[in-house]
Amino acid sequence: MRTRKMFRLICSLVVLLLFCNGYAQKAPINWYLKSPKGDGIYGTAIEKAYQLLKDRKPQEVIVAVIDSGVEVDHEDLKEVIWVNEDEQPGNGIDDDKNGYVDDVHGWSFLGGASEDINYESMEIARMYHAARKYFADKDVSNLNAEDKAYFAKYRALKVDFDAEQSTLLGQYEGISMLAEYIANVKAASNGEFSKKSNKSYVPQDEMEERIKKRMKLILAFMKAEELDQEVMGGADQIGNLIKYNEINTDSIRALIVGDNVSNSSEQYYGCNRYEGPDAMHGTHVAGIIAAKRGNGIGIDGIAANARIMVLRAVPNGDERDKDVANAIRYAVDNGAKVINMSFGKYYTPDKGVVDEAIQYAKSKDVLLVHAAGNDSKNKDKEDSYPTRLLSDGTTASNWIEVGASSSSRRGKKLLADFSNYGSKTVDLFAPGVDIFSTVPDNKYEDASGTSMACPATAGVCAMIRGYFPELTADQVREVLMKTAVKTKKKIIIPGTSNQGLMREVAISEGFVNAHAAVQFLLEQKK
Ligand SMILES: [Ca+2]
Ligand SMILES: [Ca+2]
Ligand SMILES: [Ca+2]
Repeated sequence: MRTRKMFRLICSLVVLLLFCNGYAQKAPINWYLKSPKGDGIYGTAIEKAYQLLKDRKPQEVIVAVIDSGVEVDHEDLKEVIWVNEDEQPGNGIDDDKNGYVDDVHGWSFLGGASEDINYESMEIARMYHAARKYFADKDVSNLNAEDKAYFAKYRALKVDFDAEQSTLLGQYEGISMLAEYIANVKAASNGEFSKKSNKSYVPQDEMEERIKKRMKLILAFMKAEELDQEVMGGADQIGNLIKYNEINTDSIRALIVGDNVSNSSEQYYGCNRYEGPDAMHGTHVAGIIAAKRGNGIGIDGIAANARIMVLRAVPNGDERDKDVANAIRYAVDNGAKVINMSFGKYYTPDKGVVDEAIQYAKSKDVLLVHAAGNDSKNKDKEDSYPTRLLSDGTTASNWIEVGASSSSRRGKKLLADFSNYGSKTVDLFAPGVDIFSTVPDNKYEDASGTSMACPATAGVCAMIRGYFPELTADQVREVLMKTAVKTKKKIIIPGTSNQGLMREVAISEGFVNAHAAVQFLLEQKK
């Protein structure tokens, strides 16, 4: 989903700035650790779960984070990063003979000898360019049956591709407007953008007048510097995506990574630079799962027993099927019991290789936790990838699909407006709005997305697999589904103004709850 990264946040900011008349109160820090019972907030109830477990000792559980990369030496993460003990670092030798040289904390499938992939195009763009290239020198009035079918697909791809680019351009215009406004405020106040300079700024037209009012609302709870950074970062990201979509990125990929782009079964390529050029997303995800608890710095992650294995496979743009499949296989082969997958897209040219990797994970009892996506869509009606719905018609049972919820004490606002949902396709909801976690350069920031709800759930899974190692991946999912906390309150169906019930948006009809899960499991043991 193109909105995987900060887009959603940015786009909701754009919407907020231009169209909304108010905003919810800022969530308390670490609300995702809190509990509906007692705290009145739909967090994961992990603190309450630990109270039940205080006399027990968990096993260590490796959680693979397939993402944009992680700052492995972050002050609040360095002690919880997985170390491949069988690999001698920095000697240029694959000591443990797993096919990857000097892979001490994981692997990057997005780098070559010295360079890393940062930006990529969307999958729709890659498929469109491949088809365009294929038909460039063909007489399309005289095609064989197979080519005719592909040509029809090419035309459909072109329609979707053009629509996608025009949506992105619209977003780009929206965010550029904000960037321009901020620049104008700065120009009028000696380079300063703040509550004060926004207040004293004289709008140049009606649009600026509107933006100014919304800025005032947002600056009531967000630091001006953060807002400025987010607008600039968002403009940069969307601008680059538009640019990369226009070209065939296969050649850039081949040049930087050096793999054979068209060979999707190739496994051994990449590098051991775990952080990559933009580790913001992956570092935030890793912190939610496992930031060092109780060390007096930063935040408390969810699973004290988790070790983070870093797998870099998600660029700024859509991830490639091949890298996703290889990252899953690496995780399975090197001891991960839980895999966090906060990414997705709406097109997949090589679904087969990903499906095989999912089945491989299933065969080795590894649990896959996946973000539902941030497009306010009903997933029952539209496919996205990766998915547990496999090409052979079966469903992978070792998979949890997660939507995002908020800290709102009001039932109607419990679901994130941006979250995808589905009564048949999304398992449960978990904290994904205003989540404060680790980001690069030893910093901490708020972020929102199903990308945050996914690690909140993966963290709970890692905790359970640590304290109840006898459970299989499927059983961990079953317990979370059974013990998900329900509400009879009406909720707003994301992306609409319609009220509905939880059974319309999630299979479990509820929210992940570590305390209820642990309570249930301890009862079973008696
Ligand atoms: Ca190795
Ligand atoms: Ca080595
Ligand atoms: Ca900490």
